[in-house]
Formats: sequence, structure tokens, C-alpha cells
Amino acid sequence: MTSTETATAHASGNAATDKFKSERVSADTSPERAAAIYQDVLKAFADVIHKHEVTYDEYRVLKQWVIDVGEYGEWPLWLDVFVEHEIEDVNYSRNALTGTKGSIEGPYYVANSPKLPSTCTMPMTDKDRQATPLVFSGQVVDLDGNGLAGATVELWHADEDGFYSQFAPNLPEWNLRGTIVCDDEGRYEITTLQPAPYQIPHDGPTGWFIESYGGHPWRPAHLHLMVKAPGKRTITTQLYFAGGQWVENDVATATKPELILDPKAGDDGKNHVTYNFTLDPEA
Ligand code: MBD
Ligand code: FE
Repeated sequence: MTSTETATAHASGNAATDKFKSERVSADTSPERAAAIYQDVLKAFADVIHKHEVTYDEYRVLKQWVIDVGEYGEWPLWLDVFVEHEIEDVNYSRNALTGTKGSIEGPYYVANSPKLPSTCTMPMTDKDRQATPLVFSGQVVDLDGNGLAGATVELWHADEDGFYSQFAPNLPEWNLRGTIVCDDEGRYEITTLQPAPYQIPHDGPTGWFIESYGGHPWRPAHLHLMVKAPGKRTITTQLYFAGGQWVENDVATATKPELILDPKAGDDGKNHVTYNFTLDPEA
């Protein structure tokens, strides 16, 4: 993976692109289905072009912007912010799932984070330790509410400045990333820090795009999670915070009412919250 020197859109974009390229990229799409999808994509382009009578100058501006997105490595960012939520939504409905709701993975997941015990503190810097601690506990269960042995909870999130390790400079490789190995009943108690609202990198072509429609680059404070258990469908999701800024107006359209935590401040100076994950059976 490319190490990033600065936290520019260009640097984090290129790191996200390199990471994506190292992952599985294939689908068992039939040629007929692929043809049908491509034809509909072209039809959607044609409809927009005709509806707005798009000019040649506008076409060339589009062409330049598409080139720029690639050169900045921002395709993972742009696609995950503006497209992934629709994919996630369709797949939840199509599979008639009833477990915990998913949300988008986003561009900054890294597989194989170091394993941590069921009661643990996330790897964090001295600076991170100045933030309010969040004690996040709960259980991974099946649809009948039975605790699941062998469950893992992968957690990754940004620090208070909005930086994800491996996509911003000068952070330990696995900062605020870990694979929590739950106990025999699927339980976990994770101490991390209360995350802050987050601005997606916006000094590159994704930022220009947002500016051009008068939008904002903010996501609400969030935790990213991937929850697995033997024989169960893996959930990729995010958790948000009640009353938090941008929860109702997420640039990535990835919040859901079922995914909102309401931590309570404890006498110990830490925020405490419980959330259980219900996993559907494997397909
Ligand atoms: C993020 O942290 C994120 O969660 C998404 C979806 C896009 C960009 C950065
Ligand atoms: Fe994120």
C-alpha cells in the first residue's frame, strides 16, 4: 500500500485506489445481464443529455473532470459517496434480510486488522486519548437472539481530526482499526474514542463536484463495522450518534434510523453505549 505524505485528496485518493486494486474484483454476471445493464446505463446518459441539451463545451468539461477524478485516485471516494448507498439498499431488499441493517463500506476499510480480545481498547495515539472515551459493548446474535460463538467485529474509524490510518500521514498503521474476537457468546466491550463529524477530502475533483451543485462535504460522526460469524451473512455497516450534526444530511446518504447510538455519559468520564448485531443466515 502506498504511504501518504500529506492528507490531500490526491494522496488519500491514490492510497484508496491502490488499496482497492489489491482486492477481489470480479462478478459472476452473465453476458446477457451485463449487456442489459450497459444498455440501460447508455440510455440513462442519453436521457440526461437530451433533457438538458448538453453542449459540446459541457461535454469536454465532463471529459476533463472524469480524467481528473482518475488522476487524483478519487474513483473509490466519488463512487462510495454517491453510488454505493444505492447498491447497499438494493442488496438488502433483494435478499429479504431481517438482521441488523447494513450501510456502505466506504473507501477506507482495510482487511486483516490486528486481532484484539473481546474486552479491549482500540490502538490509539496519545492525542486520541485526549478525546472522550466511548465504551461500546454488546453481543453478536442470530435471528433467534442466540449469542454466536466465533464472531468477530472489525471496527475502523477516523480520529478527531477526521483522519483514517493508512490514508493520512503520520499515523500508526493500524490506528483506530482492529478485529475484535468476541467471547463464546458473541460478546464484546470495546473502548475507543467518541468520533467527530467528518469532512470527506474535498480539495480535489470530488470537492469541485460538490461545490458545483452547492452541496457540503460532511458526514456525521460514525463508526465503521464489519461483523462476521460462522455460517452467517457478514454485515458491513456504520453506527451514528443521536442528535449529531449531519445525521439528517449525510453527503454519502448512508444513515438509517436503526443505526443511531445514544451513548450516556458515565461517572467515569466515559460515554457508554450498548448495541447488538443480529446476523442473517448465510445465503
Ligand atoms: C468516509 O469516511 C466514508 O465513510 C465515506 C463513505 C466516504 C469517504 C470517507
Ligand atoms: Fe468513514
